[in-house]
Amino acid sequence: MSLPLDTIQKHFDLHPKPSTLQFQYGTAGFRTSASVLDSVLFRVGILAVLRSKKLDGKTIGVMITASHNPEPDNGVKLVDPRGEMLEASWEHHASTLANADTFGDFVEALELIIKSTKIELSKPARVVYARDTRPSGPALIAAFEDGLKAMGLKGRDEGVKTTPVLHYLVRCINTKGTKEEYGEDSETGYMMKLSSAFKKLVAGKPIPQPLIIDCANGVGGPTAELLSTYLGETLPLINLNTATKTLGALNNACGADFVKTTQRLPPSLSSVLKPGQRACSLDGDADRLIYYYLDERNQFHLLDGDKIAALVAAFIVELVKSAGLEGTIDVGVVQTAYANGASTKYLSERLPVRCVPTGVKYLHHAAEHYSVGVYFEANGHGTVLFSPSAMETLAGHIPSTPAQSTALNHLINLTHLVNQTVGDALSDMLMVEVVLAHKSYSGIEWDSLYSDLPNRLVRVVVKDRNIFKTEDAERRLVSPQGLQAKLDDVIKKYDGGRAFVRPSGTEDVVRVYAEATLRPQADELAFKVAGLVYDQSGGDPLTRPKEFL
Ligand code: 16G
Ligand code: MG
Repeated sequence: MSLPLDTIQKHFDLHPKPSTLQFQYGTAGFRTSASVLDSVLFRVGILAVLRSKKLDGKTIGVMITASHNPEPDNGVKLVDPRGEMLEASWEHHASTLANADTFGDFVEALELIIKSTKIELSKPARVVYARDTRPSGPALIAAFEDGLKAMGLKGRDEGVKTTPVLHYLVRCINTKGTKEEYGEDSETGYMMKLSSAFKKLVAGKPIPQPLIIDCANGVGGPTAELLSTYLGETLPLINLNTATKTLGALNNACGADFVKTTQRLPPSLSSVLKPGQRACSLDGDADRLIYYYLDERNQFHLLDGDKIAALVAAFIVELVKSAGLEGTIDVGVVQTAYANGASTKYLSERLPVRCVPTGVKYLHHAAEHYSVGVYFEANGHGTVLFSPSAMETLAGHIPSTPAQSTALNHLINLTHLVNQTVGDALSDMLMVEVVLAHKSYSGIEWDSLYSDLPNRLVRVVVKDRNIFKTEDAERRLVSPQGLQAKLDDVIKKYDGGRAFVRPSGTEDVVRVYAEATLRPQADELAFKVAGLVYDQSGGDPLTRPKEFL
């Protein structure tokens, strides 16, 4: 069987590529201004069909979102059959297809992929797709569907869904009828799975004070509303920033990324949040979660991905011990270099911790090496993975005391509560609420597990970020040559000083992170390091942060 070239060309011509642009399938797929993505979406439609054929007709997921980016951006990423990110070796194929200039180049690229990955075109293909609430979504979906049509396929349109719901659906569809069946393949199935596990885990606990959710004016809004109806009074939720139809509102002065990067309360919450009350923010596609609270002096306190990892990992370790499974189930944590040094210290004193490069795919794969792997990025993206052997152990373990039996049941219910396919703000939120309920913690007590080291993140616009190359999980630079030695000289002058430099995978900038025991020192270190980076690489003077002009 060969490619239906006439049909492909008919559709291809409807989606011309902007001639001057180059696209890259980066850390989180293609992501840029929605106005230039039409041809990319069409081509991703074709690629998704090929990926499914390659995997014997297993269902591939496609999510159209630009997450926490501004509303005019959009993006697309592919989801592999178990609900995980697209296999890294295919990222290159995605970029090649997106960048082919003429129909001839495109066909040549397609044929190369088919040959090199040994795809049998006669195999069936299945694709499920969804989008977030961006206004550009419907037009991009139409371009994507043209890609499917060009290959003779009608996919399964899931409409507007969160990224983690789409990942969940992919895993459910592909495990249907097997012993690893993940759940019912519908949003209702997702809601039932999470809410029933949650209710079992908090049975007998007092009903907590209402939790405020900042939904970033994105797809998390309707999803949290729906979840709320399933949870009933077990968890009162106050959903704010749910204006998905207001132009320009998405991620604007709200959402997890705003809170984490500005270390401030979304202004829209300032008249609502009372001291001591806990609140959380989702990002634009609801795969990131950040908690926070105001103390009695109205001071803002952030409970980020590191704090979530510390809370959850320590709880799981306790349950494993109480269930009599210590030594049988090993719990480990995966972080990135952005994890606050205080969190790494807290966690390393309790369990194994690994550091990997930024990006969910790295964390996810590293977490798979533990029986229970907890992974979180400081920015609030993370989840818990229970390995197949841990699942078997839990299913087969015979508790010898009532206390062991309770802990075992909690662990089993946690496996249902957690979205094990990908970081999921709403599932993570329920997990946090379970731990808070069990520990009788308020935000303040949770926060006091350890004190964050003051830190500072700086973006530096440089001529060419590709000259920055890192090693040791992005903690050290190998290129430009000699720069790391200069950085080391600066860093060692600061008490508790730590800093690193890495090229962004999503923006054309270099990022600098610094922390130190005292706030002014952390700031100073960040700006010194950024200055060195700037000087080394000839950044644009207009964008040079004021502090080092
Ligand atoms: C992407 C990643 C996120 C990472 C961020 C870093 C996924 C799904 N998302 O959004 O995990 O923290 O990139 O961005 O992998 P940066 O490379 O621009 O710093
Ligand atoms: Mg996101």
